[in-house]
Amino acid sequence: MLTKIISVLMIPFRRHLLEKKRTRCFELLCCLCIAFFTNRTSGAVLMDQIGTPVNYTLGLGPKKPSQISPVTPEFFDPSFDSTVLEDFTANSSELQLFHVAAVFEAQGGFASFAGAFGYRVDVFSDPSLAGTSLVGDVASQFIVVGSGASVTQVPDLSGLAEYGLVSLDVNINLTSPETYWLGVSVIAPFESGIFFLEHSGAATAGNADARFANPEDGFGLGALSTTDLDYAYAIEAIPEPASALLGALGLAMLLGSRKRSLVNRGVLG
Ligand SMILES: [Ca+2]
Repeated sequence: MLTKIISVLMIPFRRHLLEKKRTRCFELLCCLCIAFFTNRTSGAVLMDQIGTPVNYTLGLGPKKPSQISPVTPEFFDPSFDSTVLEDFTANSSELQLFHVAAVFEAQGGFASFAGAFGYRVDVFSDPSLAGTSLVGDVASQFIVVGSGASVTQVPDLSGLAEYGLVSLDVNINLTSPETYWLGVSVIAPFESGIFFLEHSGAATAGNADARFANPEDGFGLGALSTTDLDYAYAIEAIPEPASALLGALGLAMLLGSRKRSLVNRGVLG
């Protein structure tokens, strides 16, 4: 009987605890949402060799092609499969790449971009690996045109109307803060012609040590060669999900502690 009475008396207290729990859960959810959306819209620029407005050069020396033919050989001779690699360094709060951009020349004219199947983004831990395989050991993502890939025509330095800024939504998680190597390739049918990656004209260009990888050496420059050029790539990143979650939890705890402090001081009821 006594147990029943105590149990009945405890009901309002339990309700209070349940309500408090729900409030805390709601606060936590709000914080997670804020942290998630804030991160999605305010990523860090890991590398910008394109600039604003777009600034590229046609290059004075021999061009290093970046054409990647489709995997199926009937489209293009696979010995010309190649890519240009540029280094970038990610710190611990920049481990999820969400946007990559590149300026390409389409030798068939800007309209040729419309014929591209999509774009491949490869990330390597070591550039020498690309001399054997163009598939990134850290990540390799294919972005389909119309689903995360878009192309904008950029001012034309040659009068040939061949240049496009390729913008790609990616979702690449890096495992640790270190230096990686990026390669972006156009995947297009033979009829679209060859695509070349343009040289950087941005004032903030990098360290002029891009690599040109062509495993089967169709261009005769070697499977992997070091250029003395910067190329028109840009990368944006956000903290990878685990870090973002930890950050959000920290924020939630901070807000919770702040609220408790205000309650204790009688500011909040
Ligand atoms: Ca570089």
